[in-house]
Amino acid sequence: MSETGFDLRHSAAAFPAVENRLGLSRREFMEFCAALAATMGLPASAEAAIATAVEKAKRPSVIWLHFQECTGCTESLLRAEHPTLEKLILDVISLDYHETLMAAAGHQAEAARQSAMKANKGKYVLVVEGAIPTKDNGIYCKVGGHTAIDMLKECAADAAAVIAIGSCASWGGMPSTGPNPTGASSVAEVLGKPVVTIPGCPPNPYNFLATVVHFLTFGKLPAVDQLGRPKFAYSRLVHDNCERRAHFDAGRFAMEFGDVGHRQGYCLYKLGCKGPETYANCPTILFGDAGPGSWPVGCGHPCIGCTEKGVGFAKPVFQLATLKNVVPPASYPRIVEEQGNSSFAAAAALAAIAGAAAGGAAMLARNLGKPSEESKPSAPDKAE
Ligand code: FSX
Ligand code: SF4
Ligand code: F3S
Repeated sequence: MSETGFDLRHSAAAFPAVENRLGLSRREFMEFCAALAATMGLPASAEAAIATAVEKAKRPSVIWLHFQECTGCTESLLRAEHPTLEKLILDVISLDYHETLMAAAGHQAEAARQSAMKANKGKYVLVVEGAIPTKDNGIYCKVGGHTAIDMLKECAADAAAVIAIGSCASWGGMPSTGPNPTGASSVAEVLGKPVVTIPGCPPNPYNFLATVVHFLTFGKLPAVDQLGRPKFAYSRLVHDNCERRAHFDAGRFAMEFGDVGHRQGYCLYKLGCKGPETYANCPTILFGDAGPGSWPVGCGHPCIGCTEKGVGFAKPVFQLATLKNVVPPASYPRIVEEQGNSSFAAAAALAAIAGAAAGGAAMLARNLGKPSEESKPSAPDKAE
């Protein structure tokens, strides 16, 4: 029995071989475990422990609450390009209450929540998606006749761990945007204690999966920063791993959407990119399993700082980011050379290699998903 009460012993009768459950080959499964270990910054030796936990441990019961949000967190988990990610998540956890996904409705749904809480008292993981309206005694969000405040407190009381998924649950996110008429607040604020947060609007599903697998493997949640964010995912600035960083350093900026610089893949800082003040692993883990380049900046849009309290939904999209670790000169020499395909392709290849080292899960996703030729990014000079 682990320190959190989960029984991690092998239960072959209850759990058929993982390959059969997931439709993966043994090799692909081990690649998945290695990728998660790499994502969490764990040594290669952790791969075996992860494999054992995923393969043989009793799946933790998860109660998933929805409050003020758009359900994008859930969608990002389930709308992966290849079906394996969804299968992996649903195989690793036992999702016992989730209003979007469960077949039950009304009293049946309430009964399912109560019975999951009772059967797994002190052992279940509570995942909260969405902010909690606190103004006027919380009347702006009610589920089954209960305010979000009451429901959250009731479910958190007997949880082994609480995870706030998405920026709304982590720090208020979009619903807390000024003037915040409903008093939208974070899970930690309502519970009055720190919780693990996985911000992002939506958050990267691999960060959630890696956090749950860490809990499953080691019986505890991963190390977090002062905002409750797992350090393995939120300790570096987007700017530090961005594939356009060389353009930033060289003073090559897109000045407006669709201009030559934008089409050449230049830095988006002057379009308001908040990468320099936003901590997240988006450039290395990538997003949505849609193939290489599938993250906001990779698609040509400035980072809006969605993982960062005080930046996302707080600073206007066009406002220049605060530079945390580098101050560029006020002016740059004239750019006389043409920036052709080959130099960008080389930079992209280097970024892909960096991604392989730092974001194993994304590389695995690509391999498992085997992105088609059409899903590969077009040459930067053709991007719109
Ligand atoms: Fe939406 Fe989730 Fe944004 Fe919030 O993600 S994608 S509004 S973080 O809670 O559903
Ligand atoms: Fe990338 Fe944005 Fe930094 Fe430019 S400002 S290098 S686009 S993160
Ligand atoms: Fe959000 Fe910026 Fe990543 S907008 S998804 S933190 S690139």
